[in-house]
This record gives sequence, structure tokens and C-alpha cells, in this order.
Amino acid sequence: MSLLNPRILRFDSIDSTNLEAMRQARAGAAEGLCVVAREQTMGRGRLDRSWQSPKDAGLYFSIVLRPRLETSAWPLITLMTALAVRDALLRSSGVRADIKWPNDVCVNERKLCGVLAETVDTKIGPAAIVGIGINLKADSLPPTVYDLATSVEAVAGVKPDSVGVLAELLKAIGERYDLLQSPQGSEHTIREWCANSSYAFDRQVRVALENDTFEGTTRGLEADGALRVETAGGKMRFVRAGDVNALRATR
Ligand code: BT5
Repeated sequence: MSLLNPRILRFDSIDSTNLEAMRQARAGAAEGLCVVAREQTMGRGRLDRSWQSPKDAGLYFSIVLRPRLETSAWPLITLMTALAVRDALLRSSGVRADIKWPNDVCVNERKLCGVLAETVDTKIGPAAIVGIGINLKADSLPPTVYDLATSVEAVAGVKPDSVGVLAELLKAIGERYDLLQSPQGSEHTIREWCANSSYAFDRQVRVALENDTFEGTTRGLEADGALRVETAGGKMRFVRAGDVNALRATR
């Protein structure tokens, strides 16, 4: 998918770019429609959590995709997007970021970006709504997330050029999405993810599931993107939803 000339809907303020992209998809929007807002009043994370989205402090972006993928491969869209964000940050701002399973892009264990991929049924078939929030400015993060977040400005030491970040993001999503849908695309995406995430192998983590918490060592990804975690008792568990946190830092 070439995103060199995408259709971008821009808003000064909106509830959530994901919600708007979902509304557009339901109304028949084609693949590649993008929504960008200067501020979100109801920015969303996973599991009904919120994404702090102060005005002009970050990039708040969503895109409508209509993937030609087996349903089992749809979770790879989140991993592909995190890779695209990593590419875009490197090319636009020289920032080297880590990827934390499944949807965080971090620097020094602090969250620089979150990805929220959702699915929606529409008259012309199922769509994936992929939302990306990237903190750009250093001084705008609210106290609630101050300790766990960072921004491109804080990491790069200069004010980021948001137009340049968006341009690289569109390019990187186009490339990574094409690769994911090509023959062997799933395997390729998983290999690339493992090569670019310090969480892929041999990382001591605590996994928080909806009704359970356990610790173990990461052992790569399953074909559908699930994180393999080996417990102290030698049992392999496959994490498909939940939060993963490192027990100690490596980078
Ligand atoms: C995410 O959820 O990280 C997905 C965030 C996706 C945001 C984008 S912005 C454009 C699009 N439109 C939307 O409405 N959403 C998407 P999760 O893994 O559940 O993490 C949420 C948690 O991250 C919160 O509970 C906070 O602890 C933390 N958090 C909230 N705002 C943050 C921020 N600006 N920077 C860093 N961490 C933040």
C-alpha cells in the first residue's frame, strides 16, 4: 500500500482518532484513510484505559486498514505497526527505540508511543483501525504518566518536526504493511520484531493477565504473535492479551 498520497482527515480536537476512523470505516472509508488530531478529549488505550493527549504535545493518528490476511494473523498488525513506529522515529529524529510486547515503543523503559489496533465489521468487510500515539513534546505530559513516559524531544534533545515524523510514519506503515501481506510476510514480521525488541528472548518478565499474574523468561513469539514465556517450573505459557513488564532493565 503506498501512503505517499493518503487521504488525511485533520481535526483540531476530537474524542479519539480511533473512534473517528472507526466511524469512517463503518461509513465505507477505503483502506488508507488517516485521521490526525491536535488533541484528543477521550484518547483511548487498551482495556478501557486512557491515552493522555494534550493539545499539540503529541502525534495522535489512526489509519483504516482492510487487511488481506487470515484472521489468525491479525494480531501481527500491532507488531508490524510498532516496527513501523520504530523505523519512523529512527529516520525522522534519530531516536533508537525498543519495542515492548505487544504495543509499546519505549526508550530506557519509558513509553514514548502506544499502539491500539481494533477491529470493526463494516458493510464491505472487516477493517482494522490502527491508532498510534507518539509523545512529541517534553513538557506537556500530565503528572499521572510522568514517571513512565518520555517524548521524542526528551530523547532526541531537540524539538521534533511533527510533519516529518508523520511523513516517515506513513512511509514506514506502507512498507511494513506490504511486507506483512506478502508471501512469508507473517514469518518475516515476527523475525523483524524479534530482532528489534529486547523483550523477545531471555528477558525476565512479570505477566499480568486479566485474572492471573506470573513470572518467567521470554522465549520468542508464536506464529500468531503470542509471546512465549517459560515459567520457573519449565512450563511454556503463551500470552495473547495482557501486560508484560521487565523485572530488570537491560538497555
Ligand atoms: C496504549 O494502551 O498504549 C495504546 C495507546 C494508543 C493511543 C492512540 S492515540 C491515537 C489513537 N486514538 C486513540 O484513542 N488511541 C490511539 P495501553 O497499553 O493500554 O496503555 C495505556 C497506559 O499508558 C495508560 O494506562 C497510562 O498508564 C499510560 N499512558 C497514558 N497516556 C500516556 C502518554 N501520553 N504517554 C505514555 N504513557 C501514557
